[in-house]
Amino acid sequence: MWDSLWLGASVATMQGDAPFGALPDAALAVLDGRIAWLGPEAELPPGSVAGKVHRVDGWITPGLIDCHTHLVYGGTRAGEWERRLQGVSYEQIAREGGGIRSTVAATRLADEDTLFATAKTRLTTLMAEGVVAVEIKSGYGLDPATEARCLRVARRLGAQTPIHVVTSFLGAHAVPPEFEGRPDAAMEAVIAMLPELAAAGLIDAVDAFCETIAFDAAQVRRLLSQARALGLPVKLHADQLSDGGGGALAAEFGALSADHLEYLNADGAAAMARAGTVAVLLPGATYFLRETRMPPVALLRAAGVRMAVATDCNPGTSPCTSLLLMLNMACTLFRLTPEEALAGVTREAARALGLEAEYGVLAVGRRADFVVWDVSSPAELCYQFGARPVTAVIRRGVEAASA
Ligand code: DI6
Ligand code: FE
Repeated sequence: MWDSLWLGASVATMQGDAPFGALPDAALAVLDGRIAWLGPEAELPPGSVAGKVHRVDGWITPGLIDCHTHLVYGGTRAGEWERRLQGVSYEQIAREGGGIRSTVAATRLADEDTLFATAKTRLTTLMAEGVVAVEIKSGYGLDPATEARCLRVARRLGAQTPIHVVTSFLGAHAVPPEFEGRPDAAMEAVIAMLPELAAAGLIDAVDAFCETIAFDAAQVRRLLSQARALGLPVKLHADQLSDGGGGALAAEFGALSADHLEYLNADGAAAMARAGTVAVLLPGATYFLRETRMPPVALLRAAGVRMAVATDCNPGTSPCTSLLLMLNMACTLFRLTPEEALAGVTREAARALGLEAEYGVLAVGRRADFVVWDVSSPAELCYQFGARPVTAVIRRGVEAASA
């Protein structure tokens, strides 16, 4: 006997040849937190029984995955944003010691429970939209104690909510004030943090900000080599504000993903396609910085690079806790098709986190993490913005008390 059976909806499986992998008038059965049966309702085996039968309308999709967030941090940057509204640039504020560094100062002052509480509020907002897995980066501590504190908070969020949390160590997010003008020494300090944090089980992947205002390619290469030596997967913030060859560098290290990519060049795209490195597109940051340069979506498509979409939830460039809004922006700003955008927060986001064996598509044997939506087509999830047409969220086979 199955634990539960969902009838009446169409299912966007996100695999196979049909648009969205659509299975109209489907039945989906859950047993022990996994999908036990999925197919047309008309083909349900006779005599099928389940502990609970749900008859719903609309569409079922895989649970959403936010594969790039920095949601553990202290303080706010609303004041900096007001200055940017007056015309001061993001780089200018960073060079004056504001920007990331101002969040680092606030995060160092915040205790673990405060960081947990503020991050949990952000995570709860994401969860209400059907998010089932999230990546959380460190990178606002930049010293061993605070980086460890932020990563522990991320682990606690995973343990105390039904969300699957993947942690990324982003100690190489910025040069901290104590290493002012000494980026090589700052990078050595980051590399020195790796073994202990990894041994404590706090790191699922290693990330870095490869940019003129952060670390150059040679410095990043040293970190990624060390990560690989420890057997840790890598990711990279690449080519966001300038063409620094970040996409190619990520590919060289077999990175799970290279993220941002507004300035990615054709060689970088080709290298990413060969390496299977996912391009994570972050329309919230493009919008919030009022960037006019968009990531080269046509180039990525032509090269065959897989594209994911995420919030980049962070206080400086994307104070956003709506992955559904990112679906709309990915289409409207970046010209993704609705199918590409939805794949970007399900199938491809899972791949960007190395979770593709468990999450991202709906099929027998996969985790029963899915969302029932009150929409008449999957494209409607991308078309609307500001709506939250969630009927039910099921994580590990269990329906959330309030979606
Ligand atoms: N790129 C971003 O957009 C964020 N980090 C990064 O490497 C910005 C982080 C911040 O401004 O606080
Ligand atoms: Fe980011």
